[in-house]
Amino acid sequence: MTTVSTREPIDVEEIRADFPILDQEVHGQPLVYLDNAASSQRPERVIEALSRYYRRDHANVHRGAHALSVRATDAYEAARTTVAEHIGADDASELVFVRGTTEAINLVAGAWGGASVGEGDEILLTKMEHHSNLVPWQLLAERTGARLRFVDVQPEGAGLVMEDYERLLSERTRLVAVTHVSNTMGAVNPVAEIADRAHDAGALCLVDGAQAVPHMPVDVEEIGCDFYAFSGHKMCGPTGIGGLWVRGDLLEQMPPWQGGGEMINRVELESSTWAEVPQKFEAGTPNIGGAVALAEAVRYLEEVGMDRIRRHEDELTSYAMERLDEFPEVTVYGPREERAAVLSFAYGDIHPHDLATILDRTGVAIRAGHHCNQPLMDELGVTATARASFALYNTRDEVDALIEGLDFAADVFGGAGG
Ligand code: 7TS
Repeated sequence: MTTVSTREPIDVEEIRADFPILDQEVHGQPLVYLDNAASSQRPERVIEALSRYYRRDHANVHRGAHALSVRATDAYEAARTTVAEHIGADDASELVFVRGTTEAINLVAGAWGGASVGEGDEILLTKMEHHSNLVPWQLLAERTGARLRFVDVQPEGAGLVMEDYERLLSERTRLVAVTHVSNTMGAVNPVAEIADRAHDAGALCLVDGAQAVPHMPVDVEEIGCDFYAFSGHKMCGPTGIGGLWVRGDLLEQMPPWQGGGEMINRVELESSTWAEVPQKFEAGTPNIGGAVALAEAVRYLEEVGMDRIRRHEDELTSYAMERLDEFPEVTVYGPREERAAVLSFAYGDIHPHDLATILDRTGVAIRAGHHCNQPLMDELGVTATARASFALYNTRDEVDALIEGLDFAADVFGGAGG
């Protein structure tokens, strides 16, 4: 793959050839993988980077004076720089490697929250948060006596009710924690405006970027938030690696979260002092190979071009919405425009799980369920939705396969009802 001008559309067939997993049949049909919001697939060179690291370079980091340890440490720290630059961080030491978004948010709730949130303080969330941006705050609220408040969503999940945000912000708000892109509705939230208003109110702002970093250019400095969390496995990297970006001074000020090796400066029997950031927040042996391969995923995405990926996925999403509109029994949730490539829908009275099972027989992988968004499902008045989500390697033909699968499901059930 060579770097190309960002105006040219993606050559999707060339990209598909980079992803070995896509070239297979399931149930005798070509695989159509439309479950990218849950986890994306990886190009050969990411798999190769992981394998090369273990074949040639592995040793523990920051410990030994021997050649392999130095090599592993250099590769791990170079990966930090690559990933930090990708999200627009000014300084790689602001990026903590974690297992993924879930761990990133737990780290903030545990370390920052434990030290900075007390009884009567408020954490302002929204009703469209993934469980991993809800439950850590519930646990913190239980521990500290803080109160959780929730910004409303527009009907059918079309976005946040910003007036409600303004209404709920107050001098009691310590943190606003919001998703950049809804993993169920595809709504893209105005996170720069949200961060700005949070700061005006004297609060900090955490952005859950799990569904944004894989699909659009992200610049944490432009957003102006204080914490930004994301997962490697949704952006063509390995599982078990992700990032938490924390604005410089803040990371220094936060107490450690987990204790152990790697995060200390000096340990005595009764007390310890801490390593510099970000090591202070990386207790124990980190996922070195994962970080190295994540950096390779970042290089791959950048070579394709985040702007082009965004445009390609936009185009696919518009096409899929057009095709879904052909079905009077289909309700698509979320915004009609200005959205990301996640489409949740209902298909008449066919249960989403039944629909996903039938589609699977045709080779089409979608997800059905509450998508770790149970409070949002309650708002929509449903228990589950069917969800198709796209990535850079999906094609219009695959959208057509989804649509044919819907026809097939209607045949199987003797109509979609609704
Ligand atoms: N935040 C958002 C917005 C997400 O979509 C997810 C995962 C997470 C946090 C958690 O990420 P993890 O990598 O720590 O698990 N979302 C989904 C999904 O929509 N279907 O499966 C996982």
